Parts: sequence; C-alpha cells; structure tokens
Amino acid sequence: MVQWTDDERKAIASVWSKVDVESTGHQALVRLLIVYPWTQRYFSSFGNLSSSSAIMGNPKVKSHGKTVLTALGDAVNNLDNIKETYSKLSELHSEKLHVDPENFRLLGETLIIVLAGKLGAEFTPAVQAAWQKLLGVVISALGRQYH
Ligand code: HEG
Repeated sequence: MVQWTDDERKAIASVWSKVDVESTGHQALVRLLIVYPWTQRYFSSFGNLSSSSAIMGNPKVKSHGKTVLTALGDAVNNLDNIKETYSKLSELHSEKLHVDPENFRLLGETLIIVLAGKLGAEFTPAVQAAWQKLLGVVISALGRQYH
C-alpha cells in the first residue's frame, strides 16, 4: 500500500483547498484535447472540437472537466484507499469507454501544468512532488481493471 508522509498529506490538502474544480478541470481537459489531439476520439459525442477555440468554448468539455476534477477529489479525500475508490471508475473506462490508460498519464501532465500556472510560487518542488505521487497512484488505480 502507498504510504503518505505528513508533509505529503498537507501539500495535497493545501493545494486541493485552493483548487476550483470547474476552472481547473476545464483548463486541464482543454489542454489535453489541444496538445494531444488524438484524445478527441473519445469525445465524439461532445460536438464541435475542430479548433482550439471550439474546444475552449464547448460546454460539454467544460462540464466534463468539472466531472473529472470532482472525481479526483475522491482520491484526495481517500488517500489511503484510492484503489478501491476508483474500482468502478476503472471498470467503466476500461470496459465501456475503452480509454487507453496512457491517456490518464497525459491528463495528469496537463493537470500539473495547470496547477503550476494557477498556484505559481506556492507550487514548490516538494508540493509538486506530492501531487505527482498522488497522480501516479490515481493513474495506477484507474488502470487496474484493464486486462
Ligand atoms: Mg474519464 C467519464 C473520471 C480521465 C474519457 N470520467 C468519466 C466520469 C468520471 C471520470 C467521474 C463520469 C463517469 C460516469 O458517468 O459514471 N476520467 C475521470 C478521472 C480521470 C479521467 C478521475 C483521470 C484523472 N477520462 C479520462 C481520460 C479520458 C477520459 C484521460 C480520455 C482521454 N471519461 C472519458 C469519457 C467519459 C468519461 C469519454 C464519458 C463522457 C461522457 O460521455 O459524458
């Protein structure tokens, strides 16, 4: 099982208390879809994703970004139980949505970039390392029901 130091727990909680799930989720998902355009294939039901401005203005992208970040909050609030917390979500992404789990890693990267931009100097290397660790555990938990 993953162990968390008190400093890691504090770093994760302190960043989370400053995160606005709507704008952070939106920005991270927009970046994913623009920087890694092949990820758009999973969102064919979302309508127009044909340009950066279409992606930014797409209301389904906005609401899905919030959904994803809200679900990330379940990990933040269950640090000692992330695998179980995400077991149904992993099954959904694997068996129903057929999302290649490599994409979880790409979204983790865009999220780190968005957090760094929003928090600036507060996102110290130690805080960033705690978040990278959290996202690593999240990515592994979401990838767990793939076989
Ligand atoms: Mg996923 C649905 C969480 C990465 C593609 N995603 C969902 C849902 C949640 C979620 C909570 C709604 C589930 C439901 O309806 O019961 N997603 C989630 C997390 C992460 C993630 C926490 C990573 C941190 N998702 C992710 C990635 C892709 C993807 C990287 C594709 C590149 N998710 C995806 C799609 C849907 C969901 C296509 C269905 C969207 C819809 O049709 O509304």
